[in-house]
Amino acid sequence: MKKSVYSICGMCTVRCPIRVESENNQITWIEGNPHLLGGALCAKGSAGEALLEDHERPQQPLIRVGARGAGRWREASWDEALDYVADKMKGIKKNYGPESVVLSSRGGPWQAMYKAFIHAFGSPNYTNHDCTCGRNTHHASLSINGVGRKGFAYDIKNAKHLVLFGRDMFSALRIAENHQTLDMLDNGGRLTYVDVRQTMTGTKATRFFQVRPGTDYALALGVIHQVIKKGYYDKDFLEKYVSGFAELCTFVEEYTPAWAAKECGVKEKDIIAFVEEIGADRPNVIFHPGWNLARYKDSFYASRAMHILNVLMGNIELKGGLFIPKGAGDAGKKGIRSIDCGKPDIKRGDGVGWEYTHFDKGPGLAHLFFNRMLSEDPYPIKAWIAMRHDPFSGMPDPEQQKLAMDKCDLLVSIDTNYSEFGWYSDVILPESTYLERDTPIIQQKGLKPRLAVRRKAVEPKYDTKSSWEIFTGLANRLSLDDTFSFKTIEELWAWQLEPTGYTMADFEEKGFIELATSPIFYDRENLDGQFKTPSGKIEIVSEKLNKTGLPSLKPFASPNAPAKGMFRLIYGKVAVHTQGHTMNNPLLSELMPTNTAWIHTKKAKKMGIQTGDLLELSSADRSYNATVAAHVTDHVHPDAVFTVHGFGKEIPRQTRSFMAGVSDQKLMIGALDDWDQAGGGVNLCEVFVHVKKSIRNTKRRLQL
Ligand SMILES: Nc1nc2c(c(=O)[nH]1)N[C@H]1C(S)=C(S)[C@@H](COP(=O)(O)OP(=O)(O)OC[C@H]3O[C@@H](n4cnc5c(=O)[nH]c(N)nc54)[C@H](O)[C@@H]3O)O[C@H]1N2
Ligand SMILES: Nc1nc2c(c(=O)[nH]1)N[C@H]1C(S)=C(S)[C@@H](COP(=O)(O)OP(=O)(O)OC[C@H]3O[C@@H](n4cnc5c(=O)[nH]c(N)nc54)[C@H](O)[C@@H]3O)O[C@H]1N2
Ligand code: SF4
Ligand SMILES: [Mo]
Repeated sequence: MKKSVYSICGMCTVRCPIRVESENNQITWIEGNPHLLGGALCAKGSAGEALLEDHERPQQPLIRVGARGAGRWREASWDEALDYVADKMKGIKKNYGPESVVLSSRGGPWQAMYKAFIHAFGSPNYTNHDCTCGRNTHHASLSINGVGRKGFAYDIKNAKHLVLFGRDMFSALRIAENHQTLDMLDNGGRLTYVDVRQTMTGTKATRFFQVRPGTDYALALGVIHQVIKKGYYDKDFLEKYVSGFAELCTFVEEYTPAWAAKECGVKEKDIIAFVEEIGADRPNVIFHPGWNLARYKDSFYASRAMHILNVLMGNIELKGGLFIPKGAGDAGKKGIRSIDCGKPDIKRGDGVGWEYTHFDKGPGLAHLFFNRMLSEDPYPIKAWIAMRHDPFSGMPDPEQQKLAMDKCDLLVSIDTNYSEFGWYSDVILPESTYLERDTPIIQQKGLKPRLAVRRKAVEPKYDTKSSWEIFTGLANRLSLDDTFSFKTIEELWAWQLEPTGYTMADFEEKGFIELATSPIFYDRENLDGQFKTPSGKIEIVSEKLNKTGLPSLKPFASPNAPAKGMFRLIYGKVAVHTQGHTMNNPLLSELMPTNTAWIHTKKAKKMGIQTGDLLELSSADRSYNATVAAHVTDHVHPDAVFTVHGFGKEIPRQTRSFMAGVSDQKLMIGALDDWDQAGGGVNLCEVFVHVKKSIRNTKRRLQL
C-alpha cells in the first residue's frame, strides 16, 4: 500500500518539515515539505532511510551484564527493561531522595515531556547540551536584552548584509536559513564571514576575515569603535530603548581598527572598508551571534559585542533585521497545551541558581554536575538518564566524566543509536527512528507562527518505542499518572489541540497549521515591555551583571599562543554529518568515512608533513593519543589544527565508524573544568594538543 505523510526530519535538530512516501511499510521517497522548502533536503535528511534500515543500531532494550563499557548485554523485553529502570529509580528515591536522579536531553521543542517526567518524579535536575552549544550567547543576550538567545530571530532574506563570526552556516546548516541567505545574495546583499579557516560559508562570502583564533572580540571592538567614530548608528533607537551608550563610547576609544587588525592578523583597511559597507547597508545589517562564537574564554563578551552591534544598527523589529518571534497569541489565536509539571523547590545539583546565581536556572549547566557528583555536594547523584543526549560525545573528557558516572547506581540511555554514553550505561532503551514514530504537537514561533507535528511514515522495523511511550511507561510504573494521564498519542494530540479549536485533520493539507497568513511585526515605535531587563531598556551596562562581580564592558585579553610543538585544537561540523551520531550511518559513512587534521602548509613543511601522512595528536598531558591523516592547506590559521567533530568512536557494534578518525572531545583533557564564568559555556576551543608526524606505517595499517 502506498502512503504519503507530512512529518518532521530528525536527522539533526533543525527539524525541517518533510514529506515522506512509503510502500508496503518501506520508505520510497523523502523530500523537504514542498509548501515550505520547495522539496529541498540535505544529505543527512536524505540518509534517513539508511538510519532506519541500519542493523547496527539497538534493536530491542538491552541490559548490561558485563562491566560498564565492556559491551556485554542481554536482550530484554520492554516490560522487563522499564521495570528494571523504574525499580532502580524507586530505590534511589527511597535511599537518597528524588533529586539524586539527573535527566539530560538535547533540549528542543519536545523537551517539555522529559522535563515534566523528571520534575514529577521530584528532581529539579533536568539539564541539556547547551553548555557546549549556545549558553554563552544565551546569557549574553539575557544580560543585554533581558531575553535569551531565542528572543530574536533573523529576517535574512530581506537583509542587505549578513555578518557571521564563526557561524559556518553552509556546513552547519539549516535549509531554510541557507535558502534565505542565497536569496539575499541573489538580491545583491553582502555576506561577511569571520573564521580561523576557510569554509563553505567563507567561499560564498563577499568579504572574508581570517582571524587569529580567539580574537573575534578584538575585531568586534574595532568595528564598534569605527561605527561610533563614523556615526553609523541609529541615534533615535538608542535614545528610545538603550542605556549605557556613553559608557560604551568611552570604553571603545582605545580599541581602534589599527589595534584590532594587529590582534586579529587582518588588515586595518579591510576593517575600515567593512564598516563603510555596514554604514551604507544599515539598518538592514544582521550580526548573527550564532551559538558560541566558537568556544573561547571570552565568548560571552564576544557574543555581547554582537548583540551590541545589532543594537547600534537599530535593526530590531524591522524587515531585513532582527525580529521578536511571534506565537499564537500574537496571531490572535489560542496556543496548544503541553505537558507540564512545576519544578520541585530543591537546590539544583549543579550549583546553578544558588551558588551561581547569575545564570538562567532553566536547564542549568551539565558540566558542573561532575565535580559535585565526585564530592557528593550538595547531595549524591545516583542516576543519570540521557535522553537523545550523548554526554561522552558532546562534552569534553569522557574519561573524567566516567569517574563521576561511576558514582551512579543507574545509567540509562534513551537513544536511536549506540551512543558512547549508551555503550557505557546499564540500560539502553532504543527509541524508534523519527520515520517510525509520532511525537506531540509543537508550536513554532516566527514571523508567521505555526503548529507542526511529526507523524510516523512506517511501523517500527525493530522492537523499539517512541519517547512518549517510553516516558509514559516509566511514569505509570512510578505512579506519575497525574502528569502522564494519556494512554495514546491521539488522546494527547486531542488534549493539546483542545483550546485551539483545530483538529488533526487541519494538518493534512500542508503538514502544518499556519496561525498567521502574513508576517507579524510589532510597532517599532512601541517596543516597551519587550526587553525584560531590570530597567526595561536594552542595557549595554548591566547593574545586575556588575553586582555579580562581572564587568559589563570587559577589556580584551589577548589569547595565548600555542607552546612550541603544540597547536590550538579547533573543530567544526560538516554538511554530511550531524554532531556525533551519523558517523555509522550506512550512506553518510560512505560519503565521509573519517576526519582528517587540517594543518597549515608552512607548519607542515617544517615538520616534513604532506597531505595523507599520518599525524599523531596527543592531549596536553599525553594521556590520549590518536592517529589521523593530515590535510595540508593554506586555509587554516598556522596556530591551529582543525578537525571535524564526531569521529574517533569506540563502539565495536558500529563497524563502519569504529576507530575511524580522531575524537576532538577525547583530546580535551581537563576541559570540563575550563569554562566561561560569565557565560557558563565550556571553553572547548581553549585546548592545545601536541602534533607530530606519526611513525606508524600507513600501508601496514591498511593490511591490519
Ligand atoms: N551539518 C550539520 N549541521 C548542523 C549541525 C551538525 O552537527 N551538522 N549542528 C547544529 C548545531 S547543534 C549547531 S550549535 C550549529 C553550529 O553551527 P556553527 O557554530 O556554525 O558550527 P561549527 O562548525 O561548530 O562552527 C564552528 C566554526 O567556528 C570556527 N572557529 C573556531 N575558532 C574560531 C575563532 O576564534 N573565531 C572564529 N570567527 N571562528 C572560529 C571553526 O573553524 C568552525 O568553522 O550547527 C547546526 N547545524
Ligand atoms: N568537542 C566538541 N564538542 C561538542 C561539539 C563539537 O563540535 N565538538 N558540538 C557541540 C554542540 S553545538 C552540541 S549541540 C552538542 C551536541 O551534543 P549531543 O546533543 O549529545 O549530540 P548529538 O550527537 O546531537 O545527539 C546525542 C544523541 O542523540 C541520539 N539521537 C539522535 N536522534 C535521536 C532520536 O530521534 N531519538 C533519540 N532518543 N536519540 C536520538 C544520537 O544517536 C546521539 O547519541 O555537542 C557539543 N559538543
Ligand atoms: S538540516 Fe538536513 S538533517 Fe537537519 S532537519 Fe533539515 S533535512 Fe534533516
Ligand atoms: Mo549545538
